[in-house]
Amino acid sequence: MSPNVPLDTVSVIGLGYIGLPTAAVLAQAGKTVIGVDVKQSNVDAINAGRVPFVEDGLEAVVAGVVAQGKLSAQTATPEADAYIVSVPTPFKGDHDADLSYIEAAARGIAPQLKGGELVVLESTSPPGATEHMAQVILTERPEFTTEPNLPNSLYFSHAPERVLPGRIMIEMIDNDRIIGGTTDEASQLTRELYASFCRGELLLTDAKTAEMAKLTENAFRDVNIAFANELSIIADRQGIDVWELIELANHHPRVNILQPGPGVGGHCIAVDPWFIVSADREYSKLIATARNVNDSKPEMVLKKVLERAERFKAPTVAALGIAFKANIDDLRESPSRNIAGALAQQLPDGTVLVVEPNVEELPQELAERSNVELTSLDDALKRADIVLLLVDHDPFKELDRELLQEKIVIDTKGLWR
Ligand code: SAJ
Repeated sequence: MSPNVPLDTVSVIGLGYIGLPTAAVLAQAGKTVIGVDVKQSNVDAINAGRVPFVEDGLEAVVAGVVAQGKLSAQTATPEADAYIVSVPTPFKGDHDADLSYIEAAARGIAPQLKGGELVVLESTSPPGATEHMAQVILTERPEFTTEPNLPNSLYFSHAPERVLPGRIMIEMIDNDRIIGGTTDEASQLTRELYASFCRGELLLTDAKTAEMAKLTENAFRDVNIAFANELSIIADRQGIDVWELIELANHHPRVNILQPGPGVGGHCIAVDPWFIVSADREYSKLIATARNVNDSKPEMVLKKVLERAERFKAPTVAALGIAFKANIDDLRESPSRNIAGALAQQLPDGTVLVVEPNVEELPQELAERSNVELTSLDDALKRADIVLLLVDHDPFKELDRELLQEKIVIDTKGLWR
């Protein structure tokens, strides 16, 4: 049975791509939500009902719940019945997870606790991170305990987010969700909180299995994309069209090969498998190899462009897309962005025309290069010798193929076959 404690006010720590949508749907479900972010400009934007990044359908919900007074944002951690920690877990050292943001969030929460609160870790984390977060809080506040149903009980759990950027507002509500408490009571309480907005199945387990489940899902996808990427390189060398090859093979009832591309980007699939490797280096050979195959793909794309650029004295390359995937503005861990940067570096006499319909300015490392320009699709196609398709954004799909005649076309997504 779920412990008898209130879950009316919720503080979401970290208002990024996951934290903000989570805060918004909780507020929509009737909770009083106080979001916390270290960045004052994000806090100001949210309090004005605006969303500081692109995500379909999010701004309408945020504007609504802010206007109703159900969602507000601030930089200091408040008192609340429940906390949801949704902060980054980057790497440090040899792909080990850096838990310092989680620790900082935990230290911010600790002084606000009165007993009976639930603290949920949503950040993708290596096995043991939820237990670690609990220990940080209990070290700061030794008068509390994880033993349930006492006046000084605290409840800790992991509820990994599994939403797909671009479809967050749909998947946040509809996806099944794994919930792993450090005690059964913590799992039950977390289920009660998430049932307020989630229509999917809520699957209860322990914290470590929940942590590993999330990593497993993304490693599954990474390994399978690595297979497609490796095939694309082999097919290229054999003079075979990899897209046709995969389409044909996928007619087999038990074959479902994913799509090759310029590499794997984003803050999830390109990162999370390393947390498994870091937890057990000796026995995660396949997972580590897949990571390396995917990480080496941008290098292959670069090599191909440079070969084709050799015959120009001052080649102009149109790099179509620098986001990490289609129809989003997220440039984190983006292979296409890295390819654009490497091209500019390796073609000092050339020009790289970046077309990225989802951003208004180039990231700093590209902006500071004198031979990189952010421009429109029309302008880039007019001026380019080489058209390099890196991201399958919708406007590129709809492009008039006539405009590609006379150009050298390198299509890393098979968009224009
Ligand atoms: N990609 C390919 N070929 C494919 C599919 C994807 O090259 O066939 C590339 C994309 O272009 C992109 C990268 O992989 O660079 C990742 O894109 P994605 O759409 O597969 O996934 P993400 O990173 O946007 O979101 C993933 C999702 N996980 C799974 O599908 C198992 C999402 O559900 C998770 O919530 C998210 O990671 C996360 O936050 O962990």
